[in-house]
Amino acid sequence: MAEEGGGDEYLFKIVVIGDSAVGKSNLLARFARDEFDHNSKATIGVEFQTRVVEVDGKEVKAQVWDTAGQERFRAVTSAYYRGAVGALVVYDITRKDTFHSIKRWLDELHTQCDTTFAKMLVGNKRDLENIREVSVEEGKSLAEEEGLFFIETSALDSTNVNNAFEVVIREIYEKVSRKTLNSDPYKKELSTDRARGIDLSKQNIRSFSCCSR
Ligand SMILES: Nc1nc2c(ncn2[C@@H]2O[C@H](COP(=O)(O)OP(=O)(O)OP(=O)(O)O)[C@@H](O)[C@H]2O)c(=O)[nH]1
Ligand SMILES: [Mg+2]
Repeated sequence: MAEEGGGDEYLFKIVVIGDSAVGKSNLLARFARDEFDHNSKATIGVEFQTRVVEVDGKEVKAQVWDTAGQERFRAVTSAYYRGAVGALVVYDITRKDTFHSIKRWLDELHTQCDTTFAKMLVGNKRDLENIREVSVEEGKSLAEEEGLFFIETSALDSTNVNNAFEVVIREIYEKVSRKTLNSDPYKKELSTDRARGIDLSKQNIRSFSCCSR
C-alpha cells in the first residue's frame, strides 16, 4: 500500500476501554472526526481510527482502538491490546458502577499488555453535572492511587477531548525512542492488523471491524 511507505515519523497504538455506554466511541469520533452521535449504538467487535497530530514539530499518527464495553460483543482481547502504547480508561461521571469497574479494566490492561507507557483515567459526560455521581476528587484520588493521568471530558460539547488524547500522545512521545516504536517489527504488526481492516477513505481514517462470536 502506497501510504505505508514509511513517511510517518511515529505511529502509536492507543486503546480505549471502559464499561458499555460510558462514551468511548463518541470520544473517539470527537477526536478523529469532530463528530458526536446522540443515538450511537453499542460497539460490536473492534474498530480503530487514525488521526495525525503534531508533537514538537513532528508528525505523530495516533491509531486509536475502540471495542465493546459489553462482554458479549467483545472481540478477542489479546489482539485488541497487542502493541498498545497508550490507554484511555473511561467511566461515566453519572454512573458510579462504571467508576467501580475501573480497577477491573486496569487489571485486564495490565494482564494483556505490558507496553503501555501512558494511561489516562477519563471521567466522561461532564456536561451532565446535575446528575453527577462521581466527584472530581474521587476521580483524582483513584488516578493517583493507580498512577494514571486524570481528566474529565465531554464528548458532547468537546470539552477536554483533544486534551485527553494529546496528553497521552505527548507522554508516549517523551517516554519512548523513535527507534523502538518506529522499528520495522512494530510497524509490520500494526500494518498486518490494518490489512485485515476496511479502508474507509483515502484520508487517514480507517476502520477495522470483526464480528463477535
Ligand atoms: N451527555 C453526554 N452523553 C454522551 C457523552 N458521550 C457519549 N454520550 C452518550 O452516551 C451513549 C453511549 O455512548 P457510546 O459512545 O456509544 O458508548 P460506548 O462506551 O462506546 O459503549 P459500548 O460501545 O457499548 O461499549 C450515547 O447515547 C451517547 O450519545 C457525553 O460526553 N455527554
Ligand atoms: Mg462503543
